Amino acid sequence: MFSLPELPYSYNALEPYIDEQTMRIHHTKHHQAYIDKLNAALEDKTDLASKSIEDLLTNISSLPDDVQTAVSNNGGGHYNHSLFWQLMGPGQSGTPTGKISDALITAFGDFTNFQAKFTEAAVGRFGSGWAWLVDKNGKLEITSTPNQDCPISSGQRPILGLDVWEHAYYLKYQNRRPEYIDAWWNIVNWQEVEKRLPA
Ligand code: MN3
Repeated sequence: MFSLPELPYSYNALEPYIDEQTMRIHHTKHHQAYIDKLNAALEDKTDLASKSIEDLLTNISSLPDDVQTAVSNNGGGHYNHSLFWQLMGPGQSGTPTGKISDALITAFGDFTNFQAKFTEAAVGRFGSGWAWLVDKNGKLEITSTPNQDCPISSGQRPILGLDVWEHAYYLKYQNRRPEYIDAWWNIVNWQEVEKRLPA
């Protein structure tokens, strides 16, 4: 049985960039719903219920046919959101320093270029999905996925992720996804992002 992880900060901690009501609904309703549906799908699959979410998502094609979609959608939803909460926080500087800064400069030339490319991936994701910074075979790349598809299901390691489903921003930003993305850069917790870099 999977359960909802607590946020590492209060629901209003990301104000004014992400409002309290959005955070509360996103965490207690949307994230919880992915977990409930994942648990329901695995209820009579005792061999699967003990696996970690990473194991389930890494080998979706090896799972029984009747749970593959549920693991992809709801398992992905659980994994992606659990990561997303960790990668944000109050009181951030808006700019990476140290190892993560060096890694971004190596891969993208400078932070401004990285930020522009990531923003482009997030704005350009048609419909619901995520923008990602991933490690792919030892190289940092920017990508995006539809729905709740998780990079680890295609052999990539997520380093940074941004939820661009409308439920992540609609109450405060309505249809203005680019404004939400601009605001979000202020609350990226770069120390947490850095921890996801491969050693
Ligand atoms: Mn979401």
